[in-house]
Amino acid sequence: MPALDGLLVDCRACPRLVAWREAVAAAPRASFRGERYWGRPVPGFGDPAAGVLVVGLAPAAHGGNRTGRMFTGDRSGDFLIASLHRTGFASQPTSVGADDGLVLTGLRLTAPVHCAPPDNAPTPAERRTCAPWLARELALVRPGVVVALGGFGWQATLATLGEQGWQVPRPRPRFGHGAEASLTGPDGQPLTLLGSFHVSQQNTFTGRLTPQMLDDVFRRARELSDR
Ligand code: DU
Ligand code: SF4
Repeated sequence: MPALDGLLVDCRACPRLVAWREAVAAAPRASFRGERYWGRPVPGFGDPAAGVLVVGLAPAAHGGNRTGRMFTGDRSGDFLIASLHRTGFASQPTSVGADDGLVLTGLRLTAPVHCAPPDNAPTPAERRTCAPWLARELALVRPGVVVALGGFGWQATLATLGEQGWQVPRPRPRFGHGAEASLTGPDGQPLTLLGSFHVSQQNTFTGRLTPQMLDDVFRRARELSDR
């Protein structure tokens, strides 16, 4: 999505996140010493005509903020891309760097906040400031399915679509692993929101999210987007 990405990478709308992404980039982790960090907003990655859009949280300080590509170069990315490969969306099981040849088909990865936040925790204000970027990406990709990785992505997707004139069920559907919500767009287009626990190490190291659980979500996403 070159036109959108070209504008996004110059965004400096969140002072706290601009300062953090650049501070992290100026002080590489020991294992990445000598590497040049991206240190800017990280664009969505994958198929621009995807039926399935994955909405995570925000780039990791030494993952996407280092490599310049979503879910690339950290453990969250390893866990996610392995699942996308098993379920037929990813051309290879690993995502190590922006030039590794990975291609996603039928699926795109993005985030409601495009800059790495301290402690992986964006503020509600930062979510709102970044929402126009998610709204534009949703409008360009027009996915039939959104997979929200974690409650933040779930809430951000519902809030952003609501602001764009989508009919969002009331009360707001609750997030959970395997949760599903049906939405209708302003011109009548249907969308299913699917919930999955986030692929953070807090979940994957503790067994709260297993590879099988994540594969089940992506198999369901494929079933819905193939309809
Ligand atoms: O210029 P490019 O980002 O390498 O994309 C070329 C072509 O492949 C374009 O139609 C997007 C698509 N694509 C894709 O389907 N999945 C990917 O992961 C990256 C690019
Ligand atoms: Fe811009 Fe989003 Fe980054 Fe804020 S988080 S500076 S709105 S790209």
